[in-house]
Amino acid sequence: MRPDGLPIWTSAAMPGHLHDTRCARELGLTAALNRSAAELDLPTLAESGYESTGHGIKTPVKQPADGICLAPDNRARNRLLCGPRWRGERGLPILIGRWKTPGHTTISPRRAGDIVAGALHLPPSDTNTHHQVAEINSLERGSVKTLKRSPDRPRGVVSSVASDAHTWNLVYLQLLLEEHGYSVRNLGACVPVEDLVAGCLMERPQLLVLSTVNGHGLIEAPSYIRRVRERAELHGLVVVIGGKLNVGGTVADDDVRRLLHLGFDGVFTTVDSVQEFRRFLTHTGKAAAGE
Ligand code: B12
Repeated sequence: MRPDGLPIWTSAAMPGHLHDTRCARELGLTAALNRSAAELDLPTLAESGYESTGHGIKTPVKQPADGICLAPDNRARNRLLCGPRWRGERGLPILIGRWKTPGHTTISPRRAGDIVAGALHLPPSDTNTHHQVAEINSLERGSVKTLKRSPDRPRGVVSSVASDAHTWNLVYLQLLLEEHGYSVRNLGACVPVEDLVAGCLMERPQLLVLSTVNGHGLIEAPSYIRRVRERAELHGLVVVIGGKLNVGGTVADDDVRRLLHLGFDGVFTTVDSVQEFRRFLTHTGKAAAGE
């Protein structure tokens, strides 16, 4: 697959009803992909049907059948694996889109591979392809829009500070909040204080979670909380911070007190921070519900 999602190779059709993974094995694809992961550090992202096809082929953790929710770690991993896969996933609709003419073919399955290969070699200016790509692009944009905020759920904003480029912590916290019933806007990494304030003014959340792990948190957090607290519109907003706020490991009690004094409602920096934060969320939820 090219980076723009156009497929570059298709196999010949294989006889009988074979599962994708068996075809991939028999064609030597899984071996080649595992090798590229081992030797070129180039792993493959695949859907869960490809589980157990080798260390180089990364698949999402399956949802347990008993209805138990996956842990945030696993959901964070799944989201990160599935996100970039859209480029590859594009290839199939593009090929299928090009298949409109022989859509209901009665040709021998042995020759179907030739048709797929033919479709593959249609020039990229093929309008159908462009239509398909445009459609997929609009779907991607649309999918963001369709994530409508529920009026019944409390809103949370998750953000980092301007210097911090780490993102997994933010994904983790987003999932954790969602698990606690929040509808979440994740502002991402490296958020300047102006953007954070603007994001909060737009979202009007009940809870703002700042997460920073690059060790600069203690330096940057004060200006963030000051700017949030000086906005009357954000009065009553619960603001917490956590992560790895310095480079020394343990954050001194004095530093925690200083942040609380500046206006944070919670500072979570210990190894038990997630458990403490869960308790905090439960307590905050009950307080908001007047219990
Ligand atoms: C992956 C990674 C990166 C990737 C990030 C990719 C990405 N898209 O996120 C890259 C390579 C880009 C990177 C860059 C850097 N990194 Co880095 N990185 C890591 C690494 C290996 C894993 C971080 C991670 O994703 N963890 C998974 C998430 C889910 O866990 P987490 O971040 O720890 O968050 C958990 C807790 O901290 C807590 N938590 C976090 N926030 C909050 C908030 C609240 C409210 C609560 C309750 C809990 C909480 O809950 C989370 C779940 O348990 C860590 C080392 C490590 N093993 O932790 C170093 C680490 C964070 N990086 C570090 C450093 C120094 C850097 C760089 C400065 C390196 C450099 N010299 O360039 C740059 C920083 C760039 C920048 N501008 O910020 C240091 C930070 C030092 C410190 N704080 O003491 C670490 C700890 C490595 C180390 N031991 O030195 N890094």
